[in-house]
Formats: sequence, structure tokens, C-alpha cells
Amino acid sequence: MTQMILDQQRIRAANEIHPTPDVKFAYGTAGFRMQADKLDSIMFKVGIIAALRSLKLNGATIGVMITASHNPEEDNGVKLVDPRGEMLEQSWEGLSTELANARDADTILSVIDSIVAKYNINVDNKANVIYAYDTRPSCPALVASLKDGLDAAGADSTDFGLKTTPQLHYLVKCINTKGTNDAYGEPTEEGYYVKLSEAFKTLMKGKPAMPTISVDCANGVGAPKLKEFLKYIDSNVWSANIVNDDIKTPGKLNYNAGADYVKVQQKAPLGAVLNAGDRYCSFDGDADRLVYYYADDAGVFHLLDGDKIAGLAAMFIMDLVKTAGVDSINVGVVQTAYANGSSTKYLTGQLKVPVSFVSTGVKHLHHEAEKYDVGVYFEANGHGTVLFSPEALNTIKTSEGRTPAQNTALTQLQALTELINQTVGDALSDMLLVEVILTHRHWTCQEWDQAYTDLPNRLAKVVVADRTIFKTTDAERRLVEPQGLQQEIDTIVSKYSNGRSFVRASGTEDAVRVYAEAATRTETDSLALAVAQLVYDRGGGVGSAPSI
Ligand code: 16G
Ligand code: MG
Repeated sequence: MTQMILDQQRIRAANEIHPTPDVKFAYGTAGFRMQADKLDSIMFKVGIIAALRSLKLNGATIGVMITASHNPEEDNGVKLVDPRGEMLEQSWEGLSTELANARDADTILSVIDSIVAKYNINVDNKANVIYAYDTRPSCPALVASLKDGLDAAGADSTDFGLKTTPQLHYLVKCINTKGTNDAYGEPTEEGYYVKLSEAFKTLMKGKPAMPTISVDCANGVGAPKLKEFLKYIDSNVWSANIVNDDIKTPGKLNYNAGADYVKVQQKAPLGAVLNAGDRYCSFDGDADRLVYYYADDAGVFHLLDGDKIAGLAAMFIMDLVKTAGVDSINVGVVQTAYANGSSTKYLTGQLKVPVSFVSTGVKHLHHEAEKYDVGVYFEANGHGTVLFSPEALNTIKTSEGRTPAQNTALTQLQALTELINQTVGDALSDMLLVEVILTHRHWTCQEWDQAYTDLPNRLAKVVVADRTIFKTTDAERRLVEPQGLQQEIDTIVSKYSNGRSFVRASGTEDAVRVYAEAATRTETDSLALAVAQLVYDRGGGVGSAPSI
């Protein structure tokens, strides 16, 4: 048994109070996520994992965020944040899953022992953990369970209260870099607003203000946080009208609102009546995703999703790098298979920017983006950010322009590195980035939208007996198993003009997702239905046959 500071008696006691239900838990794409009433035991175990991870990293501060993002209010979830504000290192997911599924106290203690042994953890260190949560009614009880785990593990922990997910990532990075050469900022919520607002003001200096934007906050934590941010900005410089800001009424969180709803339904959220020419955007429930939209003169809804944001950001940064005379800095974009085919064509054909493809999930995009000097990564669903490498940051900071124009561009680039949350996608920070670019270009949403026209696309969901039989390769763009299925998909796809379709098991839901795009809406729907039917037939479909 472990000799460490972990208090075995307390772990046993905590396990009594927070018994593990008969559920198969897995640390998925974004941590543990499910109906909130099944999560109690997970929370105290996550407290222990967070402490162990901190011990492993010599007491560096680890973050824990309690949220289920865009998922329904009755769900909740928890994820761990590594010291530099990144997602938990993947190699820890397996053992976290093992601990989550351990039921009796002896098994729990022996899994803890194996983690200590495997990672050669120095138990003399002191663990440091911070945590925060969103507006879900289930959060307070889950926080209490988390705290039991942290206490049992002897961790020093700080409750940062209600925060957006990206704010928690920001805080973790600030705490761990405080006093170093690459100090990220003040580790307070105020510090976050100050950093973003100062950078924003620098970038907006001398530019005429645009009309007020409407921001749908999905009745989630983004609403109070955006209100707070607005206090730091003169409304003559920039103003926002917040819709869906009711975080008190039960049942409203994410209900027919928020970035996921708007992206999937391809329509405006509840509470937003679109006036032609105005700008609208939506955050998701924990404010780490952003999509824009507008209505044209005929009143038709148009979506500007993560792909459009990536294109806009890459275009602007490439121009700025050139104007600043630091074109040794290379810019790259990272996408997933869900990126609209037209967006990839625009990036490679028009912007001539390198594009790499990775599997779904922020951790994959983030790491790939780190390979560029400036790595722009966005999922079509609106989660993304821009990463500046240490070398790029240094070049921007130390270069001296030969002309006033070059100096202005360098100042703006420097401000961009501070405006953009480099730990993770951040709806507030990303929105400010988009607002800066539109202001600099004097563009409406409609003008921004003209970069390229999205191919019509459709996402379908098929419930099957066992989704783990669906195995993919090539950044999830092709199936290797079940055998032969990819060939059948290829045959179907070849019948459609500009057709593309792929199939992958969801990492967050018990279902298989089917994506399809083609030249026309009718063709797209027909393609999506045909592939969904194939998956249903050959993959062991459960329940009623797919419909679109
Ligand atoms: C999670 C991921 C998101 C991804 C989505 C895919 C993070 C923080 N979030 O929400 O990036 O797009 O899962 O869901 O990584 P799916 O596997 O169910 O399609
Ligand atoms: Mg989210």
C-alpha cells in the first residue's frame, strides 16, 4: 500500500459517501461527461487524479473544470487542465478511466498505487489544484465531492467559483508562469479582463466603432462574464447586446440556444430576431465555442462557423505579418474532417496557407497547431484559437520596424498575441478577434462571408449496438473497420457531384456520426441518408432506421 500523503482512511470514507454506480466510465474527448446524477463518485476520484498529476509535476498547479459545455442542463462533466493550460496529457486518460471504474476502496487504493509507481511520483511534494464550474444546478454538489477527493489526497486547493472554461485554463497558465519570463498574466478573473481589454483597445485605436453586436450566451456562464468584460470597454469603442443571459431559470441553459444549436440546426437561437445587416454570434454553455451569423436582405439565415473564423483569422494574420516585415513567421491552419470542403479549398487555393488535418477534439488540434510559428486551429463547430510559438512571440516582441507602417503592424501583432487566449478556444477572446478584423476591414458579416461559399452539409447520427467497431484512419476521414464499409461508402459518394462523406464513432455520445457534403442541398441530404442507412444496416443499427 502507498506510503504517500494520501489519507487512506479518508479515501475509504469518501468512497462510502460517494459510491461508484454500475456505469462504465471513460475519460473521453473532453473528460468525463454524462447525466449529472451519475457523476458523484467521479468527482472525488478526479480530485485524487488532479492531486497525483500535480505531485508528478513537482507541485505545479492543475486545473479542474466542472461543465458539460453545450450539452443539456441535466448533464455535467469534469475535465483536467495541465499546467500550461492545456488538456490533460493523453497518457493519463487510461489510468483515470481505471480509477473511475474502481468500485471498492481496496481497488481504488491499488489503482492509486499503480499510478504512483508507474509515474514514479514523489509523494513528498505538495499537490496544488484549482477548480471552477459553470452555471449548472448540479455543480455545487459535485464541487463538494471533488473537494473530498482533493482533501483526501492532501492537496492545497482553491475554489475559483463560477468561470468560463477558457478562464479556468487562463488561470492555470497564469499561476504556473507567474514570476517567469513568460508570465501569462495576473491569475485573477480581473487580470483576464484587463489583459483582453487592453489588447482590444490597442487594436481598435483610431478605428470607427461598428454597430452593436448581439451575443447569444446560451443562458450560460458566458453571460455574466461578458457583462463583466463590458465594464472594461468604453461603449463608444465597442458595444454588445447580450441575449439569452438567464442563468437562473431551470431548464434554460443551452435550450434552443448557443453555438452548438445554431451550428447544428443552422438557424438563429431562441430570442434572436435577425435584422438584415446586423451582426450576431453565439457562445456555447461554457463559452469555449463561437459561431457568427446574419440574415441577408431576403431574410435568409447564413452561418459563419469555425471554418469561416479560421479563414478570417489566417487571412488577417498573414497580412499583418507581411506588413510588419516579419514574413519569416509561417502561418498554418489545422482542421478536422468536419471542415467544409470549400473552406479547405479557400485556405490552400486562395490564401495559400498550409492546412493539416487531425482527429476531432481540441487536444489533437492544439498539438498540431504548435508545429507552426502561428498555428490557427478551429473546429467547424466553433472551437478554436491561434497559437504563437515562443520564437514567433520573440520575433514580434523584438523586431523593429523600418517604417511607421511596419511599427504599427508590429504593435498590432503584439496586441493580437495578448488578445487571443492561447491556452484553449475562448468564445469571448475569439469574438474580440473577429470584431477587430471586421473593424479593420470595414466589413459586415455578409462581406466576410464572401470569401467562399460553403458546400451544403449534413450531420446525421446513427445508434448502433457497438460503436467501438468503427475504426478510422487518415484523421478520421476513412474507415478501416468494419471491413469493406469504406469501399461501399466510396461507391455511394462517387454518385454525387462534389460529394464527400465520412463516418466516425462519437467520443462523447453512444452513437456513430455521419457527415456528408455535396454540390446541392438535395444531393447532400440524399448522400447523408444513404450513408446513414448503410451504417445502420452494416453496423448493427438499433431502433428506427435513419431519417434526415
Ligand atoms: C468535445 C470536444 C470537441 C469535439 C467534440 C466532438 C474538447 C474540449 N471538446 O466536445 O472538440 O468537437 O467533443 O464530439 O475537446 P463527438 O466526438 O461526440 O463528435
Ligand atoms: Mg464548450
